[in-house]
Amino acid sequence: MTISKNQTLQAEAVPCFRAQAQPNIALVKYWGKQNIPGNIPAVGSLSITLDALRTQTTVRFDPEIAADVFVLNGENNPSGLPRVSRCLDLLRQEAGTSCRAYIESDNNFPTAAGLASSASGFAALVMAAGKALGLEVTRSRYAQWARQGSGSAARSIYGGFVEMKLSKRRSDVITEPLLDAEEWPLEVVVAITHTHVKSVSSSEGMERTRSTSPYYSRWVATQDQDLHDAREAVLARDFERLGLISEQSCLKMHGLALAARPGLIYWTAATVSCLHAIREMRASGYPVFFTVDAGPQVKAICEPRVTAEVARTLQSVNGVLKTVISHLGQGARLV
Ligand code: 2P0
Repeated sequence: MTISKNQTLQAEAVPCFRAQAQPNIALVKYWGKQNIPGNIPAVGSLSITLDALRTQTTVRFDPEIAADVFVLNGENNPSGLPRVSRCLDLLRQEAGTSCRAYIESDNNFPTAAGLASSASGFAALVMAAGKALGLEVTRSRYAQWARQGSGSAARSIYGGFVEMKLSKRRSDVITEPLLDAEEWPLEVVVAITHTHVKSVSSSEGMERTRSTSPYYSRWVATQDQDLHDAREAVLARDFERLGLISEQSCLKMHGLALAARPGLIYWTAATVSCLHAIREMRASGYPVFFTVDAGPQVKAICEPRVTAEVARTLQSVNGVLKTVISHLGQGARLV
C-alpha cells in the first residue's frame, strides 16, 4: 500500500520534526550480542560516518491515533513497526506519555542490503522523536536509545570517527567521537554488487554465529586489542596501520560467520573480485583498504587524491552495479 504524505503527515496542530542521519561503516566490527537485556554488544567497535548516503525521518506524535504508523520509503511497513515502536517506547517512557506516532522514513540508498540502513534509520528516528517530545537530553542519551533499536545506530548519532566501547563491567556501552570528519578527511567508495534485501538479517546472523561458530570466543577475546590499535591509528592519522587492522577485523568477522552452522555467506563473486582489485591497487602504491559488512557491498576507504581512480577501478569490476563516492559526514541532526 502506498501512503501519500497527506494521509500521514497532514498539516495539523501537532508539530512534526524531521531528522537526518547517515549510515556508518565499522572498521573494527561489532558482531555478537551479550545475553542480557538492552541490546548490549559482546564487543566494542569503531566506525566512520558517511556523508553521501542518508536517511530522513519525520515523527509526529498524535493523541488522536490508537497505534503507531511506520511508512518506509513511501510504503506502509508493518513488518518494521514492532522494532520502531519498541524503540519509541523508550522515549515515551522518558517523556511520560503513551501518545502514538506517525513515522515516515526515507533512504536515498537500498534498504537492508548491507549498507547500514538500520544504523541511520534508528539514529534519525530517536533524534526526530526526542525533539518531537520536547526532550532535552545529551547526544549520549540519544546514542543509548538508538543502540536499543539497532546496535550500530548509536555510532550514527556522531560524525567522523566514532568508538563504541563496553564499560568496565561490560554491562553498558559508551559511544563517543574520536575525530571529526574534517580532522581526517578520508573518502569512501561504495561498490554496490547486489541490491536485494539480504536473506539473513544481522541480528539473526550474529546469534547464529555466537551459538555455533567455533571461532566466536577468540573473536570476543581479541577485540579489545584491535580496538586499541585502531584507536591509536586513528588518533595518529596512520592510514596504513588503520587499513591493516580494518581489513583483518572485516575478514575475521566474515571468517567466524562463514564457520557458523549453517555458514553465513554474505558475499557475491563481485564482492571478492573487488577485494582483489583493492589489494592490487594498494600493492601498486594506492592508499586504499577495504571493509565489507553483513552484505555483498564493498567499501573502499581511501585518501582523497586517489578516490576517482579507486571508483573507476571498482566500477570496471565484473558484477559491480554502481559505485557511490562519499566524504565522511556529520552525526544525526534536525533538518
Ligand atoms: C557493524 N554490523 O559493526 C557490524 C558489521 C554488520 C557487520 O552492526 O541486531 O543492524 O540491530 O544490533 O546494528 C549490523 O548490525 O544489528 C552491524 P542489531 P545491526 O556495523
